Amino acid sequence: MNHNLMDLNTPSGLTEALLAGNRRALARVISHIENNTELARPLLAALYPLAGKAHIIGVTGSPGTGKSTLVNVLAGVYRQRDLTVGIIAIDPTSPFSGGALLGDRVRMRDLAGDPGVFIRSMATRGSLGGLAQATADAIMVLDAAGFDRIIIETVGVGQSEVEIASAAYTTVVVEAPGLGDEVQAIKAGVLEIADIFAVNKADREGVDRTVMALKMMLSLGVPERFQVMHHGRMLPVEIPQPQPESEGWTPPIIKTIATTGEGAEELADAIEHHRLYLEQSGGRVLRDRLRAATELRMILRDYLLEQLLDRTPHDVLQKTIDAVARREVDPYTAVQRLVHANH
Ligand SMILES: Nc1nc2c(ncn2[C@@H]2O[C@H](COP(=O)(O)OP(=O)(O)OP(=O)(O)O)[C@@H](O)[C@H]2O)c(=O)[nH]1
Ligand SMILES: [Mg+2]
Repeated sequence: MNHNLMDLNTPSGLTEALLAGNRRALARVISHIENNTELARPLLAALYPLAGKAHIIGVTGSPGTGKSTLVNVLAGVYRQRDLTVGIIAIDPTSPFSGGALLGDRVRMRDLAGDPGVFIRSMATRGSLGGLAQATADAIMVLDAAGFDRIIIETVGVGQSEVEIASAAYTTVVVEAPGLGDEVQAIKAGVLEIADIFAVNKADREGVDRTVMALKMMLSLGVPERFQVMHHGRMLPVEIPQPQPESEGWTPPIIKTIATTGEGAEELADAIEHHRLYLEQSGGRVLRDRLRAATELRMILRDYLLEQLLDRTPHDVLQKTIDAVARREVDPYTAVQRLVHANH
């Protein structure tokens, strides 16, 4: 069927075109979801059952460590191995989103002309939860579209990145020498989520010191990944507990020079090892369940809040706010009354 004849304005037409490999349809589907248009839900419902095959890789690290350059060469290695690659960049200064020097953008063109590669940048606007959910949805769409490997680039600076990284099966933390005190450069919270370390800019002085610092920190023991994922979240009761034997993975440390591509093969190999490890240890199923639980909770919370606000008369809500502000009622009691009221 000629892709141009497909109706890209209906969910079924868009889905059909996307599955046929139409890139314009793919970009449009992600836009619908990002902007939460009325087509977003039917599209998500149609595509969700088709996803679940891709290996999702998170690449995170401090600004300027060479993440985008490394993602670029990693994607090149995958292409040589005949695997298709979807890339989502969540960092506003990324060359993928056009914020960097011209030289970087020129290099990206090798990938941009390749039909086996799809690059998308996500805006950091909106709430953090919103971005995490929009990213998870975009990953799902690329997965359903049949990409073999999906790489997400985030700048590792906070909880939101940790949350976004939790969508990945394999998280690569990128470090680079010369960021001052080596140990300081390794951000708290980022160490815990690392499945693999890439010490990039290995052509620079101090690379061995960075490797040593990482080895030392790893030997001190890293809190379990799943503790980080649970942190601060009230997950539903029936959650699979991580089996100690399934956590027998020691993050390898790979030296890379992203600008020349050196070490990129080793990095791709390490990612594939981790992929197989997760499959054999049951870790992949575990991560899928954790993600499903988190996602359900997030969507449920939004949905219930929306429903309550819909059926609560405006003046009742205003009076409740006033009453709480004047301390005539405590907010917990006020919530109980709102939830159980019959308007
Ligand atoms: N010497 C050297 N320079 C590198 C290497 N990798 C990347 N660079 C350079 O480092 C700079 C930053 O690279 P990016 O790939 O944009 O880094 P990034 O981590 O994506 O940066 P942000 O997205 O802004 O956080 C660029 O000028 C790259 O050319 C490397 O292995 N060695
Ligand atoms: Mg970047």
